[in-house]
Amino acid sequence: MAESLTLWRNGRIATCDESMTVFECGALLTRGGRIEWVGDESALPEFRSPAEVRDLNGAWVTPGLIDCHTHLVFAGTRATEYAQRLEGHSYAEIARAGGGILSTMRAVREASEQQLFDESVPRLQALMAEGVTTVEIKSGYGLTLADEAKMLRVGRALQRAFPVTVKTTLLAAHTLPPEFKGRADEYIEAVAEDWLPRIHDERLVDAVDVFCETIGFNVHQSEQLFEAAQALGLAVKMHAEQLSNMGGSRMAARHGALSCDHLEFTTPEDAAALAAAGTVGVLLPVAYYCLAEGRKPPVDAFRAAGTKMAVASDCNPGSAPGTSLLLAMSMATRLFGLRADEALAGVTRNAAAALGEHATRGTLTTGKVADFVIWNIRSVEELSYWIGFNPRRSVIRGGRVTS
Ligand code: DI6
Ligand code: FE
Repeated sequence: MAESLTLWRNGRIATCDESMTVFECGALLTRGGRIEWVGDESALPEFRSPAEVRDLNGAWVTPGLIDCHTHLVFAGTRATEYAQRLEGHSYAEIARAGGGILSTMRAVREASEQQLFDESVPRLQALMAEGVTTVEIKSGYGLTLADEAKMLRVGRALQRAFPVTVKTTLLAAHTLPPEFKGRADEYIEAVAEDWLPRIHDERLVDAVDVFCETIGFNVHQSEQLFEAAQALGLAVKMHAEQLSNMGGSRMAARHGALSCDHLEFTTPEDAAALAAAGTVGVLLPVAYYCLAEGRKPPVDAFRAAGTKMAVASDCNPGSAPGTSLLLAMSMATRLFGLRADEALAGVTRNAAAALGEHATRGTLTTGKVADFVIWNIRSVEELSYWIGFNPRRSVIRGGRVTS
């Protein structure tokens, strides 16, 4: 039996397509979790009568928001480190002294899978409350095969427990675990040749990420990992040029990475390489804010080169303890100088591309998944305007109202 047709009428539909088309008197037809048609209501084709008609009463509708870079599965907090940073200690200094990522690693290793799940739920719910329907979640605080797999299983479990799409990313190359002190090459070899194939066999991972940085891994090590991931058919992405320029983004572009993230130290040449490769530049203004970084990503160079820009929360206990994608949009506009429409594209169309989901999500266009949000706003610019205020009215995922 054919699935029934639902008509969503009388909405102001921000499609977030390439031209950011808006239908002021718009309608959407959904069937079986997909968008069958979208356009001006006056142009609505003569379909068989829909089983259900829903009046949007002139409300704004956008695609479901996509948070394309989070580390939201973790245990504990690092509020004491934040207090140390307020007193002048730097993020890198705390990391070198055994704090930072390693302190969360200890908490994650001690936590059971259930505890990790329970601690992560409120963060996921906070993102979802603002209209997030797809979220990427990275591992990277386990740093053993068993603990990385544990984190990724929690990611998959969250997807089963909530009406949200979770894309999991292996970030075992987040920092060097104490077991491998002084043996970074061996660690990368273990991850690339042993851990990754096993985690992939368990279907726990959708992409592979690496922290390419002086306090992370070098370009050569990152490339080895990329080659192993790509040999398994997995997509790659990179934490690149956050604290210095190591040339990571150019290597990532050569490998056709889905995204390079942070990018404060990117050069115009890097930006051009990313644009040519179709690699999305993911901007993480909450980390910039919390670390009181001095340097901003070169948004003008991205615009000039045509680099796609996404915006994400980077939710993590160290540099970005936040669960608001709307706040990240506000910061991306005010702190980085994105326009309101760029910020919106950054959490919809370009965020989908950063997850390799450009064909299925991120715009309200025919054939895509029917994930969308109905907002209590008078203009679409309000999405990057409010600070700490949530104007979400209702969330539809796969054609069904979930909140
Ligand atoms: N960059 C980040 O923003 C997070 N990881 C990374 O490589 C921060 C992780 C943390 O401090 O816990
Ligand atoms: Fe991150």
